[in-house]
Amino acid sequence: MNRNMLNVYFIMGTQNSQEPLETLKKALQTGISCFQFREKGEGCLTGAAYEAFAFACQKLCKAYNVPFIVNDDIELALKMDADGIHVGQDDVIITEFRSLAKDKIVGVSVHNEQELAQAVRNGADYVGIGPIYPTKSKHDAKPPAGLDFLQTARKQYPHFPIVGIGGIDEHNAHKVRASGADGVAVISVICESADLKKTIQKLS
Ligand code: 3NM
Repeated sequence: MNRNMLNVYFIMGTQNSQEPLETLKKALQTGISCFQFREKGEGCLTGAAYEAFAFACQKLCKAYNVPFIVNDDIELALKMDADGIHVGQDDVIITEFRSLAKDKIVGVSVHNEQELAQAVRNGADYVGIGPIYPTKSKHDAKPPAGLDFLQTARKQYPHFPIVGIGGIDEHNAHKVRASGADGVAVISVICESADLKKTIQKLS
């Protein structure tokens, strides 16, 4: 995995935008480096509509040559031949996906040193550390951890790909990078941006 992929990592589902495909297209045109399909929470699509939306997102990502990562759903990721999967601690163990799809990118959310060590040991390609700041996009998010754990993680693993997540915006992205993250993973700042070019410039 090329760690530049983590630079501006956009995450979205229909719950995050009124016009999700239009938002994704604009984000791709403006220069996101990675996209995660995360269709989760109240009112989210299911069944055939869920799959159709996933395929539409993947098609757009392919057109812009941007990696397409599926959140949690191993079955869907394999069916779509997605570029990778992102899993949390409550989700399936990453070794399962790794054994089914050796060449795929595997990302894992971690919140402490133990989870980080385990993810690295189990063969994760990158870890997501968060929430750094309070977030309105994930109702079951842990309390914000600030930049401390990110700094510790970077010291412990000088070369391991790390992306920061949670409440990251145009004003604080530089602090997340200065604390050791290779990039920033965001939902709302892109979905709600009135000037995407400026937003992505400031996140980069
Ligand atoms: N995961 P926003 S925080 C999807 O802490 C997600 O693991 C988090 O959205 C974690 O950029 C989060 O709008 C939401 O704060 C990020």
